[in-house]
Amino acid sequence: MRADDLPLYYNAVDILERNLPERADKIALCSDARTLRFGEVGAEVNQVGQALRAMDVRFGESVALLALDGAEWVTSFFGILKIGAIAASLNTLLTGEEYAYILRDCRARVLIVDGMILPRILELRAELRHLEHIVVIGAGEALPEGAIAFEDWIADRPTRLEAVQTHRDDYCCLNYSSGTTGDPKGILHAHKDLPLTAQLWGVNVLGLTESDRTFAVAKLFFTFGTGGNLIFPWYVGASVVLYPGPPRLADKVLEHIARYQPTILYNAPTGYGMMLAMPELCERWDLSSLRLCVSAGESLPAPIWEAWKARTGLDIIDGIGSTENYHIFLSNRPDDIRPGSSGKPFDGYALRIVDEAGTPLPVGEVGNLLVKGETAALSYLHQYGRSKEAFIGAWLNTGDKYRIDADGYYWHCGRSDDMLKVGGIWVSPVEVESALLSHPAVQECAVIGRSDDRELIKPQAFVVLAEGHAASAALEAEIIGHCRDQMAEYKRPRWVTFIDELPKTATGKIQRFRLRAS
Ligand code: 3UK
Repeated sequence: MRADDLPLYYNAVDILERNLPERADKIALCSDARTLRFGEVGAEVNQVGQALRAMDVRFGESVALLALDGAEWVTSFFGILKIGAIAASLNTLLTGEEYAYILRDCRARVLIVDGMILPRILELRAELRHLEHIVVIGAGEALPEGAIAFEDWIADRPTRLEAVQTHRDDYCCLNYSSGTTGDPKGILHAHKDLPLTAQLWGVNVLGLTESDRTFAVAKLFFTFGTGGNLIFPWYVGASVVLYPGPPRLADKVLEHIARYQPTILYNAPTGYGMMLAMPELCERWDLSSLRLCVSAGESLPAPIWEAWKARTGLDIIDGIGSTENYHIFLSNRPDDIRPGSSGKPFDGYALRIVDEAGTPLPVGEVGNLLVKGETAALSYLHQYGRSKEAFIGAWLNTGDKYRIDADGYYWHCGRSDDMLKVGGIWVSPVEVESALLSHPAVQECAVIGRSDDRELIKPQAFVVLAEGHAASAALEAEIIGHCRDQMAEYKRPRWVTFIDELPKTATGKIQRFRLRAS
């Protein structure tokens, strides 16, 4: 399938509404809080669209969505698309500063936010000059001024709504991705990208069918979650299982699998590692409904693949995707898996491994991975310079180092920048370094990625101590604890190595690559 195969005027609410004629009574989504049929979702989506219109939300405007996975996230998402607005889905783990930037950058007038996260937004209220309306999911008793509870917002709205005739190249969603330094990068995707990725990978590679039921530990606010656990299954009429809890609670994740009996599981490599750490995994939880597992976000080490296969009998499909491409663009296939590798190219995406000058490299040599496909974003919102570096004509520079083996499988060999993927989520070494520097014993520091005993990358800190402080295991533990208090927990360094001096360039820039080689 190519973009040209779609109608010129196409609204991706079709991914939901294609199910209405024949599957209105089929379960569309289940979660502990709510279970909805396609027909019920369709009606609530229309009510959300009507409620947004009543707030005068127009075509092309961003509506911010900052919520845990649940039915309201989904009906809000499609309600926004249906009226031709753009769903800006925000990561629920960001800092106040990042929310302030994103909400200013996308100029959202309306924010749909979870009651649990609302206090973090209220702290910033004075800085959010575009924000006019706050809609609260799971609101408690006392709502702040200018806020309305989601149920009240949609109550009594008509359950019918005409979709806006969007062009297939009009934007429908916006996700923010972080870089080593600087502001998060806004990535816009068009209506066409949703059915295209669904067909190119969801159907052609993964082999999803109407009788599947998907479950993603990765959240809907990542395109890994939105694609895998909403767009692709609904594209074929399959059902989805939503879980609002944090991915690190492996027992809760396993309980959900046993309770809702999905056939497909999406998780990050760390998630598989955490499930494997549970004693008597298959005896305690019934995993027999699963037919296939998917891993993305960071590379899946072969030992985890093998251990999962040995314990559960299940294959894991590792594929590399990115927010820039919306989803997976290089992947293993159910009938062709090489554990530890990212698999082979599939129809819809062309790949190249090149040197610094852009010259293609022979098989076996490590180089920069470029990708060309019709689901790529066009640029980073409001970031001309960074866009010009990443989007090179028809090609997109992934920032990943790759090599091809003699059999044609692609192997991930790290990043060409200093960014780390920890548990499938970006960590900028600079952010961890600034947390470290706020500890009085730390004079200078640098953070790199190091493999743990499962071959998963975690942050390691190199620290030059301030005068009057001596290296000790107790100080290491104290510094790690200090970082844990300052940032999202997964970002904390797992090891602190004390050194006398950091390697630097003549201009004083820390050479993290030399620490990686040490
Ligand atoms: C890394 C991988 C090795 C790689 C994503 C599936 O992760 C996703 O998107 P992001 O924008 O990050 C993209 C970067 O993450 N990466 C992702 N998957 C793998 N490295 N093996 C993998 N399997 O550095 C890539 O450039 O957060 C993944 C679907 C949708 C996504 N957005």
